Amino acid sequence: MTLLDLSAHPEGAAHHPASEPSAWDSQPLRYLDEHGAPVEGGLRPDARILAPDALLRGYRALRFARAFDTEATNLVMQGRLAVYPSCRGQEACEVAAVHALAEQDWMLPTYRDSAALVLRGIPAVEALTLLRGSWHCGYDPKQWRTMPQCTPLATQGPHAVGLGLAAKLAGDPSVALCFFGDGATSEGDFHEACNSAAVYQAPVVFLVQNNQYAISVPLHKQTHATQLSDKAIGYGLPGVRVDGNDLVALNAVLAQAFDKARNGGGPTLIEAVTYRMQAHTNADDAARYRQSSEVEYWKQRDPIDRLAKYLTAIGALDASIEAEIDEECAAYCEQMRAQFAEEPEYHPDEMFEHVYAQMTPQLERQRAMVRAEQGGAGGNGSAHGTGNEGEAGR
Ligand SMILES: Cc1ncc(C[n+]2csc(CCOP(=O)(O)OP(=O)(O)O)c2C)c(N)n1
Ligand SMILES: [Mg+2]
Repeated sequence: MTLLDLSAHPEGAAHHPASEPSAWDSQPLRYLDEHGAPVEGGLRPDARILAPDALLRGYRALRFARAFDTEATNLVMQGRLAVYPSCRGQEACEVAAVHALAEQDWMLPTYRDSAALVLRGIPAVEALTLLRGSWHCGYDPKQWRTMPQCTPLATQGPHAVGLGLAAKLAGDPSVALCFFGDGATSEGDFHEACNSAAVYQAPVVFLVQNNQYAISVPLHKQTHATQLSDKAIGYGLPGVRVDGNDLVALNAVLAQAFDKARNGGGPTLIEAVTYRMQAHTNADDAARYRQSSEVEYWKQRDPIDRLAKYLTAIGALDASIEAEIDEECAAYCEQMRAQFAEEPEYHPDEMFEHVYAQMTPQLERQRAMVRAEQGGAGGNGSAHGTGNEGEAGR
């Protein structure tokens, strides 16, 4: 078994039929409280709870996701990545989402979901290619059934519906999993995706990671709704609100939503209540708009500590397993550091070459300007003198 071994389904996990999730839960569904103790009645009676060995695999994946995220954050500070939006604090959403996917399912990640890419098996050096400053996403979306990470907010929503609907029409049992942030739920594309998914009963699972912020905008300034899962109601979708720092509950909710979608039951909107522990990206200073006491509050609800406490209490985790995981994570990060120490070979011309089949005159002029700045082919070694200086910035 490896840290990335998420695909195996839990041996011995009780199987229950999928039920129709209700849109009316005001409390997030949860299995574990913040101290890692089981909550009586926190999940629906038919919820599928993973067996301890599968939960331990989930714990390893959480630890791996955090190690990867920490290493990527370090790489940006060393100038090896141009930017990195961290998922620290949101690892349970990343792990549960990937765990729910079958090999043929599509995943549509946002810029914050790099951990989901590596959990799916994409090598780190490929997954982080875009954030290294390349013009392409670094991996083959078809091979990994994973679309490029989406930066324009919510535009991946209609794409997810298209993929789901295409699978449905072709009689292929794939489901499309679409990540959104809380801020993205204010975008028109989010609403169009929810509406069309419901109308066509497309096999799509929308996972909204409500991490409380859209850059510096807190949720209460983003929406007047009390919970994002309620947005499902107007479209005739089931909406479920779940504790996004509780891997056990997330797994149960996602499993039901995937079963439903795969068996012709249509889409589900899941709101996972979580918290963005780091700033929006390395280019943001979160101390300017939020209190450290708030961050401290969420630290006490950390998804990794919570599951560790539970697994330790049931005898599934001990110091020797922790040490083994530490070692595996350290080895993975060491390999990442070595790979990123090598400078990638990029030619600036590539940036202009694949935008249109036929390069436009503007792009030709911009390419000439960059060449001139580089002092390379076609340039005169000067950043000036092309007469088009303003154009590349538009
Ligand atoms: C259509 C569009 N508008 C604005 C932006 C600028 N922008 C980038 S990230 C972001 C905040 C998004 O917040 P949220 O959806 O909650 O995701 P999170 O970053 O918290 O994961 C904004 C406004 C964008 N990328 N795309
Ligand atoms: Mg957010």
